[in-house]
Amino acid sequence: MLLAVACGPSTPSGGKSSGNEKLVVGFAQIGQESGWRDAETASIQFYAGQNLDTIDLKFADAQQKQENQIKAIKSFIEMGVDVIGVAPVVETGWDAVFTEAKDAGIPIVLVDRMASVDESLYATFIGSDFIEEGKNAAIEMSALLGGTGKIVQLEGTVGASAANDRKKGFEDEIAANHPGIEIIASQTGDFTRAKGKEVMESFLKTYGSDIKGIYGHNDDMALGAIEAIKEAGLKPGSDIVVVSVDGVKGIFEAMAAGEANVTVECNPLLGPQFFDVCQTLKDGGTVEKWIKSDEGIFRADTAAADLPNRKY
Ligand code: GZL
Repeated sequence: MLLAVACGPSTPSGGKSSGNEKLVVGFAQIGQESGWRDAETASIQFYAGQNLDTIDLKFADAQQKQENQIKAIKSFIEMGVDVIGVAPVVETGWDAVFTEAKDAGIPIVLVDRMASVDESLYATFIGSDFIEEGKNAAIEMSALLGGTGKIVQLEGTVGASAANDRKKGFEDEIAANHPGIEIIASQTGDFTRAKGKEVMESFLKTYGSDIKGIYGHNDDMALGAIEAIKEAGLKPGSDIVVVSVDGVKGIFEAMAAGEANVTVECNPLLGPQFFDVCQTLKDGGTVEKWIKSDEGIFRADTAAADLPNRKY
């Protein structure tokens, strides 16, 4: 795990809160598993770097291990930071360390993924409605296939709220309104491009051209699947339609090239909102329990025009 003072000199601070005129924030990031994650990290570090006189950011990269995130949170508590931000890699296993933070008078801000803990253990969740994202992906998939077809699903990290809810939103919508769409295989690709390609290769070996669509819980896995589809001699975007979530530049390039069809946007540029919430909490203010990201749905027909405007 890298625990680096990402921006500014480390400010010794003890006691219940930093007692320091600077806003001292600890952020326990998941890792670098996707382009989306890298964009979020950049947003957080860039904002802190632009405000060195008022923000002291301590940043930890947990390399996708929950135990590293927990270690980082404990170290932030030791340091007596003002606020702790965390993108929980999985939903469960947070009660004890969040209780330690609460007992130390340090608020927890959940960023981009939820934790299944009592509401009293965190100040707010800044992030998307993953169920809505899954539902929208299902509607788009069904429209692309004219309501009928066998599809496969590449799921995100096992236990992650973004994976759990994108799966639930998608499957509930299909079951309720699109009886002709059949999910013939579903497996985790851990939100990474490499694993997404590997799993898609195995799906293609088993089902071949029976597969008419792939739903990826993120664009990175869908981009891996596109590589596998091409290597199997099929055309992504037409033989097999591609629907995924995030809205990273790479999927816009694939859509513009006719190799993907839809991406449901999930905004990673949460740095400004995150630090705004942290300052409010440091100043004793209150925040909404869920600060929901606004996001759109982007399709191949506008991808080339959209691409220059994309910020991540
Ligand atoms: C969503 C975030 C997810 C992205 C993936 O808020 O947690 O994690 O959709 C990333 O790309 O790995």
